[in-house]
Amino acid sequence: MGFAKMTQVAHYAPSRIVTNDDLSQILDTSDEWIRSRTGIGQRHISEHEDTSDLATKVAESLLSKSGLSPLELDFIIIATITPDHNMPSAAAKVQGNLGAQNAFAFDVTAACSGFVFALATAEKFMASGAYQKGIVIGAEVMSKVLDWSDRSTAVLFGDGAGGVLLEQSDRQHFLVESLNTDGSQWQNLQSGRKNLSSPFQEIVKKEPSFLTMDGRAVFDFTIRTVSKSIRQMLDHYPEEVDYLLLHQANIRILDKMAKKISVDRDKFLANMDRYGNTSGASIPILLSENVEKGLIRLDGTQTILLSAFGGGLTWGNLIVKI
Ligand code: 4VN
Repeated sequence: MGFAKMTQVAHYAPSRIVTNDDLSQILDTSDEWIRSRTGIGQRHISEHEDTSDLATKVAESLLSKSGLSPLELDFIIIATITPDHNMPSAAAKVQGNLGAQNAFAFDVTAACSGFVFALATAEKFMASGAYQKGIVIGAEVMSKVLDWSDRSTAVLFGDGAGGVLLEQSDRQHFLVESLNTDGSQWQNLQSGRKNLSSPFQEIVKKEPSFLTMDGRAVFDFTIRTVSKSIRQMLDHYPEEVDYLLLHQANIRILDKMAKKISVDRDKFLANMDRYGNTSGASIPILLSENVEKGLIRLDGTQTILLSAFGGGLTWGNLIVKI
């Protein structure tokens, strides 16, 4: 038996910044429209790095901050919907890049909820007592799966990666967990469709592989279903939470959510103005930036709520004494 603790956090994004004005050169859109509807001002877009490269940078940073050898890692889990390949996993490539020969490695596919699902999974490995150290990373190169001629989706997303090092602790840090899926709504947000293509398929029906979203449906689901799940979780937790770190999809989600669940708007952290929506990477990037800033401390004195939601549809919340 054991308890997982996040002992280090790190993030990394490609250096190329694409502003809303840059996008308005290639799409019929404007800084005013994007900013007022989404809260996004710019995003990082990869020019030559793939998902495993971003994740490797984060993993190397976690190891150097902790002073650990890669050989001390027991597992590497990567949440991504934009892996370099379907096989091998991005995690396997990161394991190879690090030379983390004692670590098992696999990816988790739960879209924007991926990091929270992966962290909850990793926490169970740690709780079993069978493993001592592991890393969980959310990493995405969303720019690979976007339709760059569609102004309704291309302006929303960005590339980046963030992650945490988990080590054993003598105290419980992961306090409350709720993970959920509604697969009946899968069509509202999808990407990476692989069409049947064998010589035995007679009717060739090609569906797009780039990302498509029914924005209204996903927005309404988030306001209705995710708000309810966060409110329920807070009602069952006796103490105040210091900060809420929600998936960075749209600033209006945070504004509406704060009102709806009667939580002080100032407790909702945000960085989508600088990164856009980085899917599974959004929460760990936000966490890492705020630890760097000193607003969140990894000293076991603060309580945070992580809430992720997106494709699947999936949603998941964790309350962590960080
Ligand atoms: C959760 C949400 C979104 C999302 C949905 C809609 C949306 C983000 C539609 C209306 C448009 C502005 C943008 Cl709520 C995406 C994910 C996936 O990560 C998760 N933006 N918008 C407008 O105002 O016309």
